[in-house]
Amino acid sequence: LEHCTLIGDDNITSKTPWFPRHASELDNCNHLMTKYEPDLDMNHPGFADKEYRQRRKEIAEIAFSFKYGDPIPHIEYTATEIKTWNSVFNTVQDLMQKHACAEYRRVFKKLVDEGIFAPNKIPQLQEMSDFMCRNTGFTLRPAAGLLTARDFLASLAFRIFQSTQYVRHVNSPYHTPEPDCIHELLGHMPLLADPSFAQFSQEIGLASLGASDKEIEKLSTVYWFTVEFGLCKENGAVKAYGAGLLSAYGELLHALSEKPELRPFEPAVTAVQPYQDQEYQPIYYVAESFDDMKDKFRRWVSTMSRPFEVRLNAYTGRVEVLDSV
Ligand code: TIH
Ligand code: FE2
Repeated sequence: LEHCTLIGDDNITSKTPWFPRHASELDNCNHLMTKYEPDLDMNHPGFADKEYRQRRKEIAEIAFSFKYGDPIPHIEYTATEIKTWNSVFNTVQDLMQKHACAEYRRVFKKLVDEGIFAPNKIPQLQEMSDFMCRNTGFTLRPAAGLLTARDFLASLAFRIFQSTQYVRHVNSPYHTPEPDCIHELLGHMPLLADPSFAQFSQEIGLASLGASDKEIEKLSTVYWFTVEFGLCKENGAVKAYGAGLLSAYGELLHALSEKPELRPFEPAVTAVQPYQDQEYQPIYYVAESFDDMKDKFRRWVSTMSRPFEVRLNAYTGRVEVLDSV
């Protein structure tokens, strides 16, 4: 094992971009993309709302000062924030019975049974992190906003999901172009607590470590059309598993209407599909199943140019670099 690691390390050249070898090094992976910030984007519903912008700053501070191993600080959500959660939660709970994939529905029910999901309380990131950890080993780190793709994907390799903690503006409860904790909690977390989906998410992360900029772009496009906006087949019907669909009922109904184009998930094709993140998607990709999606993804990753492979040693929590076979 040690031997393999050494051989692999020789394949890391000065051209290989730096990547974290242990989850503690994610303390260096919190570079933000600044688009859609309420301070900078005139179209943001919070742009003219001083109080909202102040609240966002407060919550962002928590993420900026967070260090690996810290408990995630508790947030006392306001009545307005809880009202926003309540509207989204109720519509999702309604619609998902019919439109969400079975894995999502199963974990959603578990979250309700354990009292973590409820209509009038926003779950805390720490209790959610503990829940996911019990189910798949995934945990959370607070993020101040939208991260760069390289930083965001790297954390997935360690089964760590970087999650925002602020709530979208009360004036746009049913769709926002930027992530917020309602999107993370209702969209992402149920599936990160499903073993098969957790595995897929981690594999995208592992493939990103030390990848070139061009490959990071492709991996984040695959992520976009699967984890964020993916559809899948279930007993002949098309269901949603993408987090951006499950947290935004406007887009969920759009995705399952006649309007958009549905194409079969094919990593090499999906990876180069241009997309925008302002409006509803005009194209969605449909997976046969999570297993099929993983098979196809693995085959495609093996054609990537990286001269080494990586795996997470679950005992040490360290990423080991192996020779490509
Ligand atoms: N559009 C989603 C929502 O309104 O919940 C949030 C995002 C999905 C993907 C990027 S941001
Ligand atoms: Fe997301």
